Order: sequence, then C-alpha cells, then structure tokens
Amino acid sequence: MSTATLDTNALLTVPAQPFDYSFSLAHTALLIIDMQRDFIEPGGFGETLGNDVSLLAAIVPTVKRVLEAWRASGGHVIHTREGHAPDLSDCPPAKRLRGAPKLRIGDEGPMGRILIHGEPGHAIIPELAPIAGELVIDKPGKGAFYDTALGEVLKTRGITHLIVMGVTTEVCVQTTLREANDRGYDCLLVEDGTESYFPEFKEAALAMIRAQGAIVGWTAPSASLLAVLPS
Ligand code: C5J
Repeated sequence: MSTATLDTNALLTVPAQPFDYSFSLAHTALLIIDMQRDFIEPGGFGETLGNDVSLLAAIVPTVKRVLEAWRASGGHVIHTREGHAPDLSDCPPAKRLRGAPKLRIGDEGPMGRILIHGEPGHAIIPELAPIAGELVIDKPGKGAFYDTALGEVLKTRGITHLIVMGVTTEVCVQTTLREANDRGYDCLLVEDGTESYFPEFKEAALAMIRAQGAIVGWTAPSASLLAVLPS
C-alpha cells in the first residue's frame, strides 16, 4: 500500500502477549533504545563490564528489518543514546565509581572516551543510524524519560503508544518501559528486537512486563508486528 493513501489513524492489531495490542501509526512511535557501539561492539562500555557483546550484536538484523518496515510505513521513529557530557557533570559518582570495570565512564578506550557524547563509541551503530526527521534523545540515566525532553516530545506529537526495541532488556529497556507505563503510554516490546548480556534476565524481564494482564506492557515477536505494517 502506498503511504500516500494510508490512513495513519487506522487501528492495527498485533497478536501479542498477554493479549492483542492495537495501535495507530499516527499515535505511535518506534522507540529504539541505546543501539550504540559502546554496548554492541568489542572495546566499549558493555565489554569493559565483562560482558559478551556478541549476544547483543545478534539482534541487529531484526532491529534493522523492523526499523526499515516502520520507516516505509511513515511512522515516528525515536532513538536513544545513553551517555554523558565530556566534563561528566551529568554522571553521578555513584554510577561512575561502582564496581571494578576495566575502564570507567569517561576513560579513554578503543572507541574513544567510554559513554561520552560525540565519541565514536557513543554513536548508534552504522546499520541503525538515524536518518533525517528521526529524533535522537540523549539520556544520562537508564530510563529514557529521566532528565530528557522525551515526555514533552511525545505529548507535542500526540503519541500515546510506544513500540520498543533495543538493549539491554532488563536495564535501559525495562526501565524505560516502566517509566512510560507510569506516564500512561501503552507499550509493546518486540521480543526478538531486544537482548541482554544475560539471556535468563531477558526472559525474566519479558515475563515481568506482560504479567498480571500487561502490568507494564505487551510483548510480541517481530514477525507479528511486521505482518500488520502496511508497508
Ligand atoms: C546498560 C543499557 N546496560 N542501555 N545500559 O548499562 O541497558
């Protein structure tokens, strides 16, 4: 179907857990969380914390497939990046100093300073790079609403529903879903469009999100979403 003739207010329904999820393109944003080199490529923040980053890299083709189909449908796209100002003024010492990583936030690594705005590692991976018209939200915390303009942007655009992908499932993705849910957004998490360094944490997070009648939100495989997109 051509987007020129598309009714973006039409309701689309995805078979999801714990029950069907309905949304319209006009009032929904595809929100892609932190698909940054620092989490997905060797030498970044994720690896300095001792994680196997290849687990996260494996979802890139799926995220790309959904992103391209969503773009073709003409829907809103928002990307987030976790990171900090070069002077670390927005990085609480509790975040920087916790644990014993090989490199801390702000230290010089193979992809520049770890999780610092403008450094190569802070960038979204090239396969998923934002295009003109797509919003990028820089966030200092795990949740995308904390200390950002995301809430205002969604209100201005009349967005009531969020379809979410990205990393990591139980940290920035789950925190953002919980923040969004408390603000009244209906959220669908794409099951194979999110990943954790700990597969058991991913499964637990998915189960927690959709438990108790979608207490935080819905989950569905990408194939179910792709099947209803007009592109
Ligand atoms: C983490 C994130 N795991 N994007 N960040 O520190 O989930």
